[in-house]
Amino acid sequence: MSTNITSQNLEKIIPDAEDFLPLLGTDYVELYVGNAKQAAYYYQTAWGFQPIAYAGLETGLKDRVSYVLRQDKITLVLTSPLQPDGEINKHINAHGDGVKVVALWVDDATKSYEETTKRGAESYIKPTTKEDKDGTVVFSGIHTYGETVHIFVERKNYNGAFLPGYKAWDKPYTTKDTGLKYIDHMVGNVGWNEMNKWCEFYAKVMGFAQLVSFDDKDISTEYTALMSKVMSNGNGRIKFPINEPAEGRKKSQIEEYIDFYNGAGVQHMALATDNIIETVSSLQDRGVEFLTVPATYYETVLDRVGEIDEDLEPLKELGILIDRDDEGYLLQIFTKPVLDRPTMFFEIIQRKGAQSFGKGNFKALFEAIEREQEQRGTL
Ligand code: TYF
Ligand code: FE
Repeated sequence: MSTNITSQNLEKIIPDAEDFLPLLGTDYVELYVGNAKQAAYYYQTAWGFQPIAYAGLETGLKDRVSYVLRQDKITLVLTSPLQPDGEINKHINAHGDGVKVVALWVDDATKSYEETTKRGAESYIKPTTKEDKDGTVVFSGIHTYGETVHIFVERKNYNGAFLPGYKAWDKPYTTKDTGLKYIDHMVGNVGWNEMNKWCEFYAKVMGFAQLVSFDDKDISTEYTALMSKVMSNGNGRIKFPINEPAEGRKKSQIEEYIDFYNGAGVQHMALATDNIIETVSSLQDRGVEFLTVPATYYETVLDRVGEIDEDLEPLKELGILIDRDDEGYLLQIFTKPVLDRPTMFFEIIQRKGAQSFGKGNFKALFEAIEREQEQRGTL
């Protein structure tokens, strides 16, 4: 069952025990959206993702279209239906645009499927082999919270643009990247009192352990109206915090999400950068909207976090938040929801040693979220 580990001993503990589900990283994240062509343009133009691959009518698909975009190690797939009815339409009708697939890169998709389903995972796709002129990919899939799924992708014998069935997408329009490197963590919002159930799922079915970091949110309920635990895989490359709503002074932001998403789903993706000032400047220039904290935050922040490498002024101008733990510090900022429904948003994070999630910022962050909820009339 779930063992408690800290980020310091994370690398040490798990490799000794048998890791029945070794994960190499996040392979891709697929969103079901109403209009993939325009969503792709948004992630290209505003976020600096590059066109990679395409599947649709031109490649022989009749019922759906997918655009694949990449920035360094982050791969997004945007999928829309081309016909009425069917699974994708149902998903969009219930949830609006949102994450359907969090795909995990593995060496053995068949073993990943067997190990997880025998521990109780519900099957989404049985191990399936697909080939084209560029090689072979094996994939399989299981269900997780809400209608979200994990697909295991084994691509060690594949050299194509993305997956068999896709063609390289040579689009003449490209944009400058914004310095985003990899997915640091992906957060799931689940229903009332469901956090422990889903943490146990990641522990029992996927062999994850709870990351007891400095900022365990169980103890900080005064401002949060949420509870959260972070589950991590053995090598620490995959981190999935799980939030559930809690009774607070105001309506929980998690409850607002669940109401509009119509159930559990991915709340935010945290994207890592090596230079948060440059990344956030360029995202803001391109129209990405971020939450802001009062100027008073910056009057006391250095008393709390001590010395940092960056000048405070640009951080203050951009609204970047700072926190420290016993391993170092981190810089982070949150977008407003990027969809029409107040559901999914992004976090931009730069870690300078710290392996935690920004506990020192929760008060300022959650008050900023509450101001937005107030404007939406959902508090
Ligand atoms: O991933 C985290 O834990 C941080 C903090 O609704 C956070 O990014 C937690 C819950 C939330 C928004 C941010
Ligand atoms: Fe986060």
